[in-house]
Amino acid sequence: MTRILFYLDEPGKEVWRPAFEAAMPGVDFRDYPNWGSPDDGPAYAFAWEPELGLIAKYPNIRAVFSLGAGVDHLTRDPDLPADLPIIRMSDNGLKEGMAEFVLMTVLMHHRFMPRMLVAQRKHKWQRLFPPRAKNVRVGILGYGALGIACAQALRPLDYRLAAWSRTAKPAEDGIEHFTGTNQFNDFLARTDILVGLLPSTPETTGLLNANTLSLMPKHASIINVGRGTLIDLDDLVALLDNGHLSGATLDVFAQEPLAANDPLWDHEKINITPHIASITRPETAAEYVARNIKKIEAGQQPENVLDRQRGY
Ligand code: NDP
Ligand code: OXD
Repeated sequence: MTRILFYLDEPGKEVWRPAFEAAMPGVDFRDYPNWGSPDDGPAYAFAWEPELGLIAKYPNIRAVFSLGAGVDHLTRDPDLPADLPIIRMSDNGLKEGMAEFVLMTVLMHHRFMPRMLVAQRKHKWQRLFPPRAKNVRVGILGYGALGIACAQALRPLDYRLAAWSRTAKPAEDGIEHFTGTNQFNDFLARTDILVGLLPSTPETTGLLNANTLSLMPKHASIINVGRGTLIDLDDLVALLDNGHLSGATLDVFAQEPLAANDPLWDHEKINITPHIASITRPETAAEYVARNIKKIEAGQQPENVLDRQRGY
C-alpha cells in the first residue's frame, strides 16, 4: 500500500483525495495534520508550501512531489534534507493550462486589449489597429516543459517566435533559439511580447531590470508567469510610465499574495492575476505521481527530479 502525505493550505483541497484514490487504488492518503507517525512506514509527500521544518520531521519520506512545477516553496526550508529527491510537477494538465493562459495574454497584448478596457472605462471610442501576427515578435524566456507547450500553442497563429534558455537547443522550424547570457541582449532586442517562464534561481533573480528592459523595442510588453523574482518591479513601472514599455501582465510576485494596498493593482498598464496562469489539476497530477512512484519502486529514475545545483 502506498502512503501519500498531502500538504496544501487552500480552500477546495478536498478534490485531491478522490483523484489519488482513482489513480492509486488502495492508497493511504493522509491530509496534514493527520500525517501519523514517521514509524508508520515509507511514504511520499505531495506538498505545496509546507510549513518550515515539517518534511525533516518525517524521515520515512522517500521523495517529495512538488504540487507545482516550481520548487522554491520547498527549497526555502533550511531543514529540507539535502539528499531527499524532489520531483517537480510536469503533468499534461499543467502544460495545457499554461499554454491557454499564455495564448490568451499574448493575444491580449497583440490586440491592445488592456488599452481597450481602459478606454471603455473612460467611455472613449478609441480605435487601435494591431499589426498582423506574423509581424509580432514573441519571445519566451525559458524553453522547458511549459515554454515548449506555449510555443506549440502560439505557432498556428504565425507569430515570430523565439526562445531563450540556459543550454543550446536543436534547430527547429518556426522558432529562433537564443542561449545563455551572451545571447540575452539580442533576444530582448528582437522581442515585442516577452513571456517569462523561468524558475526562480540566483541567476534569474532581477534579470529584467532597467538596463535589460530598456533593450527591448519601444512599446514592447511583458507577460510574467514564471516567478516574480525575475523582474525589478520599480524598474518595470518606470519604463511603463515613461512609455518605453506598453503594458505588463503579472501573474507571479516575489511576495505572494500581493498586498492589497500595493499601487501595482491600480496601474493602468498592468494587469494582475493571482498566480493562476496554470493550476495543477488533480486528475492528471495524481496520475503523474502514481506513475513516478511506480518508477521509484521499480528502481528506475523518476521524471523531472530537481537538480539542486541548477536550482530547477
Ligand atoms: P523547466 O525546468 O522545464 O524549464 C525551465 C526553463 O528555464 C529551461 O528552458 C531552462 O533552460 C530555463 N532556464 C533556467 N535557468 C536559466 C538561466 N539561468 N538562463 C537561461 N535559461 C534558464 O520548467 P517548467 O517549464 O516546467 O516551469 C518553468 C517555471 O514556470 C517553473 O519553475 C515555475 O516557476 C513557473 N510556473 C508558474 C506557474 C503559474 O501558474 N504562474 C505554473 C507552473 C510553473 P534549459 O532548457 O537550458 O535547462
Ligand atoms: C508553480 C505552479 O510552480 O503553480 O507555480 O505549478
